[in-house]
Amino acid sequence: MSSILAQQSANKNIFKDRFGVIAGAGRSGIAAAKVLHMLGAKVRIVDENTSLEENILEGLGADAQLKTGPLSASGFEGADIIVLSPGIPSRKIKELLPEFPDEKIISELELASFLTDEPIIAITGTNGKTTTTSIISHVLEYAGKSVFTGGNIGTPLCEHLLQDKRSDVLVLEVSSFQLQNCYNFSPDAAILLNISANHLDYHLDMEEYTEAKLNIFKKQTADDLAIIAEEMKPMLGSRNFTGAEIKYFNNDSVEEIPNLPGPHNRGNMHAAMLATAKFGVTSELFMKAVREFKGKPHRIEYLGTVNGVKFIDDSKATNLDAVCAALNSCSSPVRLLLGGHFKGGDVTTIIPSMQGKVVEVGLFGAGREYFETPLKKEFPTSWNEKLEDAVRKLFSTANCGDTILLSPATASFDAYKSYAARGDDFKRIMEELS
Ligand code: UMA
Repeated sequence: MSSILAQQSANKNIFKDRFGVIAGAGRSGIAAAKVLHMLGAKVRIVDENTSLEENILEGLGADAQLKTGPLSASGFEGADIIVLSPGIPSRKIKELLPEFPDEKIISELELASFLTDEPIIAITGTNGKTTTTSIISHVLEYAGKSVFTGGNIGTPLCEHLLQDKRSDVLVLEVSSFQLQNCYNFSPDAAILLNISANHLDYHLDMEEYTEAKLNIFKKQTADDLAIIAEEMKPMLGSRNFTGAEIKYFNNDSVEEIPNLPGPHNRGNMHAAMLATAKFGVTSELFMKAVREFKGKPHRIEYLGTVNGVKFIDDSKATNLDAVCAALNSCSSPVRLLLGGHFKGGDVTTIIPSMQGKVVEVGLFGAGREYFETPLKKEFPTSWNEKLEDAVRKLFSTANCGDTILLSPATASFDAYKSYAARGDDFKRIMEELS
């Protein structure tokens, strides 16, 4: 066993000869199954996808099982522990197993963090998680530290445990899905960037979503650091959500840099500065490092200019708040592309950020029923089935100096396999126009 698990885990023996059921056979589920198997547990994977085949059990031991089809109580029979993939709402499992103890239904993040003693910086929030995570990793590496970057950003923490290289710091983007079933997760520094309507097709309501996000702080102690947006103070009110030292970040304490435009990015930088300071990075070193940071693709990414019209790809904006952040960092006049699989929220909340800036709205794909009625009262608004036709429509009326902004406020799954594929398509369309 040449993994971090073998080298360090004080908790590794508790799964020996236990029976673990893993719900979901995606990247997280498979990695969690491998970890449990390595620690001597017998595993079963349950998944609704009936096209999965037994070859996914490779490397999980001769007694590993796969059960596909609708999730049912029998799939979890005999389980000592249940590990949930982020995509599966815990409510779904708790309804099937009302008697099963809550704290034995854990997320992949909880399992992995329980098994490592490497220091953790965890970042959550509705928007800005990936940018802030990437800034922190970049700055720590610049300061000479070895860093593992993962979580919701791509590599589940269980995959890191299966490797044999320890890191000075684990920098983890964590989603509400991953936080929901955490009971002991206690990062050395935790950041909550913001909370706004999102994932209401997954969570029961805003309260459940907020509670999941606040779980990032719950088990922290006085030696840890909780970093929270100053503007969230009223919302948090008298909630007693952490035992950690609390520091607040804002949009005014760090100077803007060209690669990270907009007030929201000044906030992301300030939060990252507070977190990296806990690991010995001075504000001078932070600013030096961050000036060399390359922005992330599909996040307010300038693609180029065609006939004087600027194209900006913000395909990662999958909710309404992210659209407001993009609008705040663009100069007028903006022709805004919106549409796709809408995840909930009140569309009228973006109107104040659009006023005085947006001169035309191009809707595309799914979600028309949410956007068209409120927006057409205020802005010239058209709809096309395809992104390409919506872009061409906006380009045909755009003037030199205008910006065409793809900041769709939706998930991409109605027409694309990911937000990245949607952003790439936008870039292709722009290139064809030029
Ligand atoms: N499944 C079921 N029943 C369900 C839902 C899913 O059986 O009700 C099964 C599917 O058939 C599939 C498996 O579960 O076989 C998929 O599990 P998963 O969706 O958890 O996928 P993973 O590959 O494990 O990816 C997860 C995160 N996915 C989600 O949160 C939905 C990835 O975040 C993350 O990068 C990865 O773990 C590694 O940590 C993606 C995401 O969309 C990028 N995150 C959301 C976001 O950013 O908005 C939170």
